[in-house]
Amino acid sequence: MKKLSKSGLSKEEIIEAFKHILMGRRLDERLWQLTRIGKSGFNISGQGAEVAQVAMVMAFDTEKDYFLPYYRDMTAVMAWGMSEKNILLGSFGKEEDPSSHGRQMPNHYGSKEHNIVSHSSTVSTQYPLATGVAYGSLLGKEDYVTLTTTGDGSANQGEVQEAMNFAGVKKLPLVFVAENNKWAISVGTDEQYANKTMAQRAEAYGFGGIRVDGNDFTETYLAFKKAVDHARAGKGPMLIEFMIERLTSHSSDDDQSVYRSKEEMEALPESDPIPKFQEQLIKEKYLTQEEIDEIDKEIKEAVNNATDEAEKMDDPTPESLYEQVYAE
Ligand SMILES: Cc1ncc(C[n+]2csc(CCOP(=O)(O)OP(=O)(O)O)c2C)c(N)n1
Repeated sequence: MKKLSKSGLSKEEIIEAFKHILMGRRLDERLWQLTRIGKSGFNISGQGAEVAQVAMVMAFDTEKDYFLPYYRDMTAVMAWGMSEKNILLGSFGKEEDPSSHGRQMPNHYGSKEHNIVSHSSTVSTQYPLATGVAYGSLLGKEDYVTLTTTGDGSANQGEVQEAMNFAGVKKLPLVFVAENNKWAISVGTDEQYANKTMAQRAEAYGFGGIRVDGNDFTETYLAFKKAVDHARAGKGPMLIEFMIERLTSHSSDDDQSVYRSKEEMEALPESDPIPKFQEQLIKEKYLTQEEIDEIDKEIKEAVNNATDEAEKMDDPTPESLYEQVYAE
């Protein structure tokens, strides 16, 4: 594990990153509870990806850059600026939900305020849309960088190759991401792609690709920093593949014990990046265990408060069914 100080981030920034990571986990645990008691219809979980997603977002300028995420990016969209209440409003399907005013499934994030572009359930369609957003910055002579993510299975869709090809030709200021948790629902990577890494595909499109250990905060952050600096300097796109573990079932609608071996399931807690990150914070003297416990307590309270507030908000009315879908 690379030392946190090698990231070049300040102590305050590292502690901020840790708060986003832990919020991602605690809120996701709440969302699972809400599905289990029938208060939310669905959850798709980013448990296992939190450290990598926050390291990724820290490399961007969230005031002006654009983000086209996918459904497993809850921790990332919160590190980008969405609040825990914003997320809960989506899970409860409330009118005030900034992602879609309760029209979309949960976990389909969007926020006009934060330049987070809403996405479709058809996997990877955000990739070609991201080329359009990035091309817009070239045509408009603006210096924002665009980030788009997808999973390792979805990265095999045809439009992903079209998007990367176009981005390579136009040298778009765009960072493509494959979040590689080695599963696409119940299909493992050996049935998904024959190349050694996903990152090496970038070479075919004329730009660089990097594979990183997504559980290593500093390694992941530095790879994204390189990609963002490269894009902002007008040198074109990059593809980053981060390796993580999917700690939960694909979603609240399946049971991974049906398709993952007993041994693999038993070993999963060892791959949890959060205890490892906490150990690192303590060892490298960023926080003490007592301070971590205090942060955790505050986060759990914030999740409780946001849950109560979001649940009380209004549902969309039947008469408003056709509103908020298309621009006026
Ligand atoms: C075009 C399309 N095909 C199939 C699906 C159904 N589907 C939803 S998620 C998913 C698996 C995606 O796996 P991966 O890209 O590895 O991402 P992960 O869920 O593991 O993060 C599939 C097949 C879909 N939504 N869109």
